[in-house]
Amino acid sequence: MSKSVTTVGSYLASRLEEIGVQHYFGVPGDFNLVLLDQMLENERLQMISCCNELNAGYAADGYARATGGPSAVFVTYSVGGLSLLNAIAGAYAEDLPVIAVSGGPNTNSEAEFETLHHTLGVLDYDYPRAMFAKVTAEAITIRDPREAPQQIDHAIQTALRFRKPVYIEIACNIASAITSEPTARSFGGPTSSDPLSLKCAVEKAAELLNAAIKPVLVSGVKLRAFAAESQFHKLADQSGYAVASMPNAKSFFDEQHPHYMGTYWGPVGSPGCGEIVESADLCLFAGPMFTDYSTAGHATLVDPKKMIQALANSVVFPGQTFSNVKLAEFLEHLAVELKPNNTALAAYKRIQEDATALTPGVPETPLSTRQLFARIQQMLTPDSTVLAETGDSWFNGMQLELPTGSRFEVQMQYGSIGWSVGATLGYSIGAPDRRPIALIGDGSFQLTAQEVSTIIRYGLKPIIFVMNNGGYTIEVEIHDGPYNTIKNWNYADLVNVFNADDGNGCSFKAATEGELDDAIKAAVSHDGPVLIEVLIDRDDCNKNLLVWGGHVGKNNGRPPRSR
Ligand code: TPU
Ligand code: MG
Repeated sequence: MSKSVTTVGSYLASRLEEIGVQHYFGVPGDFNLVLLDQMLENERLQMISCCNELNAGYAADGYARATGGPSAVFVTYSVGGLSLLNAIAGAYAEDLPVIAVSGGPNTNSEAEFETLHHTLGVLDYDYPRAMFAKVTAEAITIRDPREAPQQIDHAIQTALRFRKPVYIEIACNIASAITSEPTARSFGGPTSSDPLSLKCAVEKAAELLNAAIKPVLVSGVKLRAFAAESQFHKLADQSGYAVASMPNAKSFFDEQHPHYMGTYWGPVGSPGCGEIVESADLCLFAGPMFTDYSTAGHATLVDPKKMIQALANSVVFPGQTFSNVKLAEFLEHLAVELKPNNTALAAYKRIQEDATALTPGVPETPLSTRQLFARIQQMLTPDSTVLAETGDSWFNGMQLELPTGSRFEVQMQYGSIGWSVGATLGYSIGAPDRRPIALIGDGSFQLTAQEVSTIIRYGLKPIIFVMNNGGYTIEVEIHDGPYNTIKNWNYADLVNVFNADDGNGCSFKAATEGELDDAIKAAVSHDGPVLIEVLIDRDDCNKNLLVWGGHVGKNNGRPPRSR
């Protein structure tokens, strides 16, 4: 085939390249093989072959986090797609524009009433697409090569505009069919605000904030997805307000900024931070998501009457909402209208607690999570990215003080355990200049452990801590039972299994402070992936997990309402 011919597959490859995708994750299957051949023709894109589709989806999630842009994952029809579904639902929850591409049945199959493999054995081929429609912003099937360009372009535009995943299914006999070459166009991000609504919202916010005695700013998780981090920083600089971050927005605001107080997470937030936020007479929350997890089971106590919420597309005041106002534009315009006021910041400084330095024990001291995290704190540099898995890692990770430039990733909205192994793979590919430090509990690791082999395969260099505490400690603190104990593994030995003949991974097992110190020293200088298994007592967990678990457990345990 001549290079100038465009096929449906090569069209998709070109468009992915145009929007900044350089790698795609996936698993082959007979329904997508021809499509993958077409993709491979484009040498500016690299396929990353994963062990399974769920992990490939998590990798695409991590890649989108690392690059801030879209990512792509390729699977086969139905068996691949349905395995991917959970990761795509996570991307939806976390505002990540992952483009999920599946092979599909031959276009003749439906007309011929053909019962197909990989299906439910009934003559309905649309069920994977219909299932994806629930967890994506757009789910389409491409069966006609003439339609393909506008269908692909529309789906890509939707993903970028709404910061949500999309699903594109391409019939297996269409992937190599000839279609239009990609014509010049741009793929814009979110649209801009309604000018009048924006103006009124800014005026009202400025009036209220300038009249407040001790206003406070709180950063929320939507700040990054809707590209408003720098506008938020400017607002903080210009207003002089004290700033807190919600837990799922950790690292979106520079933790070394002089106005930064810490994490606002009700009773389990940074010391002093909750008191200042909850005693403020007006709080501006920028891009928040208030869920049972991010509010510690609704234990946060900000009075809604003292709150302005700047959401992705609207601004909500007590009793009044301005629609079609974009977060970044609102913050940018508001910054120039605010009078400086550092009253809340001065109050915080008066009550601020000095973090007392932890003294290391003798090398033989059995490891505790506090000693472990004191050492992880020492490892952080501006190019570190911490990926904290659901579990006690959230609570220990949240207490790390991030140097300027370092980043922090959690999947707190969706909270699907095992996410971080795939996400670490994708993040490492998407941000080759950063060194990810993954914090993973043993229970979570058991869901997706095999993807460490892909991390080894592509010579990536994350440092993965597997916290071996013998079970699902986070669940123990919400509601305990025999189901929270897991089968022990020799986690460190897995690296040998995955290395086989050609891998460069190394691993350590640390039960004492001395062993951990040696392991970290070796890990930092190893030019390849490292897994450090740390042995932690089953009952050793962060005090904040105990408090949070109590609140979340209580919230889950509310009795049904009587009629
Ligand atoms: O440090 P630790 O022990 O708290 O973490 P570990 O060992 O990773 O345990 C995590 C326990 C856990 C479960 C079983 N956290 N949430 N779940 C429920 C759950 C089950 N399946 C999925 C896919 N996601 C979940 N969150
Ligand atoms: Mg555990």
